[in-house]
Amino acid sequence: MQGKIIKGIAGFYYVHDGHSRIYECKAKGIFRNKKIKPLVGDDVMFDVISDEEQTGNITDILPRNNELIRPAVSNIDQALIIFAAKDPEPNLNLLDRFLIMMEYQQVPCTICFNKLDLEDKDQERLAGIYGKAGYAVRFMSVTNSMGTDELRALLEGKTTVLAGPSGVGKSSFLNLLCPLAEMETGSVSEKIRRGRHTTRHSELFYIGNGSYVMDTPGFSSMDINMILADDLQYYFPEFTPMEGECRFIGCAHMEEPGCAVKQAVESGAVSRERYETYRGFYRELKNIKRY
Ligand SMILES: Nc1nc2c(ncn2[C@@H]2O[C@H](COP(=O)(O)OP(=O)(O)O)[C@@H](O)[C@H]2O)c(=O)[nH]1
Ligand SMILES: [Mg+2]
Ligand SMILES: [Zn+2]
Repeated sequence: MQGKIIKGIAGFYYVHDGHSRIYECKAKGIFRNKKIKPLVGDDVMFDVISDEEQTGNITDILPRNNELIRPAVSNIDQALIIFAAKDPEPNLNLLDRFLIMMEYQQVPCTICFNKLDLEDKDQERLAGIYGKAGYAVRFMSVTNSMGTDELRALLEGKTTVLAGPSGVGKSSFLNLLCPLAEMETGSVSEKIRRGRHTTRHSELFYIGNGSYVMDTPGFSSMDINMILADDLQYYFPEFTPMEGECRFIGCAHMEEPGCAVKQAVESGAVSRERYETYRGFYRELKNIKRY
């Protein structure tokens, strides 16, 4: 049989058969023969040991389309990066770091601002900044079910990772999509009071129609140090049309005269917010000592 690993705990892999059954599997032999460790997201072949107990043995891992490092998961079609329009206030610097991280891992992104019920005045501004950068921008309110059907449609037939900081409504959204998931939710202060991370391990949830969704813990920071300052520009998709247009070859789009990116900022084609983020990150990455 063929299935997908949706969870791995203590040497057991939980394999979803694509319909409604989940088999608890071992992966005897695969480590030794192929030197490859099964990952959540892997499409696998498995033998059923007992249909009644829903146990099996994984015999093969099918070729991976991709493999993310953060979170550790394979075969991801897209990331839905969720921030809140308010409570917590959107930290666009952090959002830009998420986008870079996803570009780095070559995962297509959609940006979604949740909690539209609390704040809707910034919609146009946010859609403008990220729309110019080439990203799809959506808005929703999980509480009021505003915009959530459109988001659900976006996930259809795909494997999607939900990313974003803590407290923005990722788990609430997953619970709406998949009531069986029963993810723990709560405000940031409630979570601090409980003193634990509410999303513990990587797990995919099947939400029907061939769609799988993964919740992730809320990241409050995002390291982009693996990117060299001089490569940073390639992680800003809106700079692509200006490639080769600057006066100097190897222009870093910082202080060089005749910079096409800076001209695009002046003309409004590239958002000033994103460009200022680029400058900040560039300086940050330049200052890292590499050996
Ligand atoms: N007002 C409002 N609150 C929301 C919405 N979605 C989630 N919340 C609340 O925000 C808090 C954090 O939600 P949670 O799903 O745990 O966020 P996560 O940390 O991103 O998984 C909870 O108290 C939710 O009830 C929304 O659309 N509007
Ligand atoms: Mg959560
Ligand atoms: Zn330039």
